[in-house]
Amino acid sequence: MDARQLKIQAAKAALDHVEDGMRLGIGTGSTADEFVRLLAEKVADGFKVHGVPTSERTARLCVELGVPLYSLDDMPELDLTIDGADEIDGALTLVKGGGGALLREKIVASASARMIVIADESKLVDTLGQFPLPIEVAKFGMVATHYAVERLASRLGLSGTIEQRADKDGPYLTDGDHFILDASFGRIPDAEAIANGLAAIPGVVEHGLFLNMASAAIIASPGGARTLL
Ligand code: ABF
Repeated sequence: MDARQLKIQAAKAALDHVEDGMRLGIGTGSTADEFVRLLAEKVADGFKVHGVPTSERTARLCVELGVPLYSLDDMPELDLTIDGADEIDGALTLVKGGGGALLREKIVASASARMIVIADESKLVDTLGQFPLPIEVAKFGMVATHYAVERLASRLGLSGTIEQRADKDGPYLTDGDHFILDASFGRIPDAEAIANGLAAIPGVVEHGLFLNMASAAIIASPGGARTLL
């Protein structure tokens, strides 16, 4: 079973939780894309859904495949969000934002009664932090914010590099026109301490630690999909 098939397996299992007429947050990333493709097939067969996308990228795919979309302001209370993750631990704490959509993902998940995470088993970890933690920061004062994040890391005894995300066109910009810092700590032993510390830095718009937000995670493996609660 290749990586794409595992993503499809997780997406399929998540689709069983989507009921006709639901107000649905739709995640971002390659696993969420598989979910959108499967959802679009159901929509084509007459299934009704009110989708709220977590990124421009997901919105484009939904429009292309005919999944009806609403803005979060049109639909401010959602029944369920289905989204991917970069890392998931046993307590369902997540690292998200590798795809750059963490701010909208977190706002949409917070507006949802339930959030189901879909992933292949490579995302399941004992300790978070192997995947760099994305931190979305305001453009204004970005160097000062960078220094403040470094001071926080040192206060919490975390070592590693904190780098501004860039691609071939230059600094990476989120849908909200912010920069991203990727913090490679190696280990995040106390996610709550980092989350609280980051939330207290004014230039930090949002960070990729999702604590107490996921209701369940569907983990796909060659032996089948299992649900962590
Ligand atoms: C989103 O997409 C993100 O929060 C996470 O960064 C990423 C996971 O992407 P993929 O499914 O492609 O691994 O869910």
